Amino acid sequence: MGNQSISIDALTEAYIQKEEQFGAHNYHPLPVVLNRGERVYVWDVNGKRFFDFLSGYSAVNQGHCHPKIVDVFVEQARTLTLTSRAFHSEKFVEYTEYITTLFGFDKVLPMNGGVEAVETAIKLARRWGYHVKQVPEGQAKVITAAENFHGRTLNVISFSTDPVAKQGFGPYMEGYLTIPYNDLEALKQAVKDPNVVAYLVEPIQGEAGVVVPDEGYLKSAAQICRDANVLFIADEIQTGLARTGKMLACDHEDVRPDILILGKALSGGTMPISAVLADDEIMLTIQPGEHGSTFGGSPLAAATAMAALQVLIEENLSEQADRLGNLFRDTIRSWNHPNITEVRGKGLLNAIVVNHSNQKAAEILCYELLQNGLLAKPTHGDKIRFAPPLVMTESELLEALDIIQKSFAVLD
Ligand code: IF1
Repeated sequence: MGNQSISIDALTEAYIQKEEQFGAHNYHPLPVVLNRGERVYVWDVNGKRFFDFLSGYSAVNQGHCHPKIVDVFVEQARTLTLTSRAFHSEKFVEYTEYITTLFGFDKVLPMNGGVEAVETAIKLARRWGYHVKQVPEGQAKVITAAENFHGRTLNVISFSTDPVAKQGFGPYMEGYLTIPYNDLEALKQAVKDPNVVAYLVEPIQGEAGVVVPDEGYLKSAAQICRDANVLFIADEIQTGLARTGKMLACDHEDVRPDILILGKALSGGTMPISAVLADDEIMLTIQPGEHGSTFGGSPLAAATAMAALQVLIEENLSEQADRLGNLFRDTIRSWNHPNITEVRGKGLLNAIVVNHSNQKAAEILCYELLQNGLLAKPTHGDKIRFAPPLVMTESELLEALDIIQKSFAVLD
């Protein structure tokens, strides 16, 4: 396998140099500069077209610049973008009824980025602990899973087990217990602590490399929590909204979380929109003035989120993700490729575990995929996440699979 010297054209290089100088170095992007997106494709500054197999980290499930979502976004942007929640707005009222009816919860608390919603869910769980479970004030504990990813705020990285995300940002927030993911015995033990108020978990761990728990894990975990009067909080920011072949990943096991967290594709990739859904016993432990945000629940966000949700339903994107996801995994398994340890996932949230002596094999493969017209990113060393927009057609997926299969030759 040759040493991967990516050939970068001068125009791309010029953009990258400028970002290097003026942009923070908190990412290490692939050497491609994009300026257009439509459905499953993105184009770079040279007009080269790529399949997008990252989908903005699962925020463009509906495809790039979905016309219905963009039309609603633009129309609302011309009408009324922001009132703040100091006043009611027609769109927000409409949205609260729409989303709570759709997911079957009493109420919604709207926020912006995903981690804001995670923070909100933790605040709600603590409040419920003090007001309902009668946990002594200031003693609430939340259980989280090792290898979790729930965002980048100081509180949320306090329970990260990833040194890259956590180290060098202390001091950290207290009140968290870490258990191994996919380990019911560990959860059974942890919920015995009377001060535990919730278990916060991803139905499938995304950043850890699309780690799918055992069949029945979510169902049993939710039951263990119920039996111990502990809230089950599902972080569906990445797994939700049709990505895994159901509207929610919890739906694969008929699990109804006590608190549901949504983000990313809730906006169709237009703007940061997140939401926390729960029933009154939990949601009403926060009273006026005790939580909020400037843009949360804005008319622009409310209108856009309703359009984004309607597209998922009207275009049957859950079923499409389920069908295409099976095709994706079955095809890759049929290759019996020596450099593929496994392919895993649900719906169109998948990852390939690369098997090669070179530690950089996954990265080298992603550069080759880039050269061949497909964008994907390695995660946690030897895994490559493949998560295209759910609007992909079968023929497009087969074409993309050909590119993936051909690109493995770079590892020979
Ligand atoms: C990065 C991936 C990571 C998330 C879950 C909350 C959040 C995320 C399950 C926070 C965000 C993004 C953030 C981005 C990389 C990406 C990601 F899995 F989606 F690829 F990191 F795990 N819960 N995930 O996945 O939402 O505040 O970002 O809107 O930070 O590098 P956010």
